[in-house]
Order: sequence, then C-alpha cells, then structure tokens
Amino acid sequence: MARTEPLRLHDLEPSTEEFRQAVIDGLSGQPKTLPCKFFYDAEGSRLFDAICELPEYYPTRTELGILSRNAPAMAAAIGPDARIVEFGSGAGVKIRLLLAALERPAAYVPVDICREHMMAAADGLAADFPDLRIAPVCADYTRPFALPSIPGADTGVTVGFFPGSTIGNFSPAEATAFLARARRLLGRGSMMLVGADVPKDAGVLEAAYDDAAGVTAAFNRNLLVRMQRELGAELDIELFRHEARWCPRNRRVEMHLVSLSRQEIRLGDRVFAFDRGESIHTENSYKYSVPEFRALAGRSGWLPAQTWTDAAGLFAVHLLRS
Ligand code: AVJ
Repeated sequence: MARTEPLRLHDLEPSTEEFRQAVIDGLSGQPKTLPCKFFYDAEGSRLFDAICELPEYYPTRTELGILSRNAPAMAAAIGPDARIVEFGSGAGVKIRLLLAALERPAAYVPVDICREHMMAAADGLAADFPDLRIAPVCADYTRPFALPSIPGADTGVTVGFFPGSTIGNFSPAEATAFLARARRLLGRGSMMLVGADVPKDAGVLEAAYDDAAGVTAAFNRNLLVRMQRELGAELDIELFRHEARWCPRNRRVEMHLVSLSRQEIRLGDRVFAFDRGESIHTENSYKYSVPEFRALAGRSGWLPAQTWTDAAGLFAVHLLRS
C-alpha cells in the first residue's frame, strides 16, 4: 500500500507577536525569564542537533542505545498497525529506530514548533518509510491542539512518543498536567513512551549543559539573536554569559543568560534594566529517578508499565499504558 497523498501540514507555528508578548512578559517579571520553546527556530533547531552530538551531552546517545537495544520489546508491547504521535519531533532520528522495529506502523504524526525543521525531517522519513502515512502538525504542544484524522489508520493503538527528556522542561506539576492532557488527546487504550533523564553527579550534568565547544552557549544566546532579528530589540549579546547550574534541591539543571554589566534591553518603547550579575532564566531540565518518574506518571492517570535503562542508569525510557 503506497502513500497516495503528499504530506499535508497542519500549521499552528507561533507568530512573531506571540514571541514579542512572551519576551515582554518574561523580562517584566522578577526574576526575568524566557520560555525555552523559543530556542527552536531553524538556527536553534540546528544548534540543538549539534548539542546532541557533543561528547558531554550524554542523554541523546544514551537514549539511542536504550531504544536500539529494546526496540523489539517496545514494538512487541505496542503491537501492529500503531499510530505514533511524537511531541517535539525535531530531526526525527529516534523515531526511525521505533518505526523500523514496529509491525506495519500505520501512521506518524510529528508535532514540532519549528515548521522548517519538522518538514525537512518528515520528507526524509517519507522517503525511507513509503507505506507510512505522515501527518505533520506544526504546533506548540504545551498548548491544546487536535490530532489530524488519518483515514485508513484506525485499527491499531495510538502511541505518544516523547523522547529526549523533553518532559524535563516542564515543572513536575506541569509535566503531570501535560501527561494527563496527552492521555486525553491520544484516547482510549493509548500508550506513551517517554524518555526521562536521571539525577546524577553535578559535574556530569553541568558539563552536559555547558560544553567546551560553546554550542550550548550559542543555543542559549540564540534567544537574544532572535530578539534582535525578529523583534528589533536593542541589546548587546556579548554582554550576556551562558551559565548552567545543577540545583539538587529542585532536581533540575537551570540555564541562565547572566548580564556581565549594568545594562538595558530596549524593545520598542519598553526598557528592561539589568543589574550586573542579574540573569534571564531560560530553561529548566528536571531529572527523575525511575520511581520518581513512575509516580509522576501515575498521578497523571497513566499506568507505568515498563522501564528500560542503560547499564549505568544514566537515562530511562518509560512505557505508560492508559
Ligand atoms: C530537548 C529539552 C531535552 O533539556 O536536555 C539541551 C534541551 N538544553 N541542552 C535538555 C537542552 C540545553 C534538552 N531538551
């Protein structure tokens, strides 16, 4: 059965106005913050893919190892004719391991905030999996959105795929709410595969988020680049330093852009004043031990069914049942 339709995109990419409002809200607050989802324009998505190849950034290769070793077991748990919905699909590397192991996967719905990056990945996947129905959705999955209906792909189970420990960008309360919402979106009898990073040595964690080559610093500063280019903000990028901090009490890595001097960011008629050392908090990456994550999933209404980890226990992939 060959795919007959071209890829039809459902487009809800955030607008420039949404970005402007998020910057105004975030820089007006105390402490100053910016939502990490705005990292991912075309350049930020490219920088993130480069992060995934860094020697210090263990999550990607560790999770890829877990997926490739256990894809047959995951596929057996999922069964034939599945529909896969991936939240934050990015370059689409991990999904290939799952698709290759699944029996007759029926459909794939990549959901990503960056239209350009997602469509390039979807085109590549369509070429490699000609029988797969691909229905891309460009959307901010932290907001409600609808699943496209996919004719001919309604006999198997629907599986949410949320790898990479992207769930760590939510606070535990937000993560619980997101998983509960995903459970309603995916529907009766659905499952979810979630990758979650695990707490570990502070040095390992901080190096993963502050690499020697400076790629993560450039990724973080890309928010400032976007503010200049897309919003016409007046600011000096060189006056902000990238910082990554492991906060053991909150069990999260925080990323900040720290102001090296007293300065101002101007955006239209607004002025945001910074003290020296004051920061913009740009990202949290929460880490969960296996029992912690399973408890969180349980609070959101899912049944934690199976967990796969690497030999060193650096990272975990959880299968949840509805
Ligand atoms: C894609 C959100 C999982 O938190 O590890 C990588 C993003 N930030 N380096 C993470 C990120 C800095 C990444 N997630």
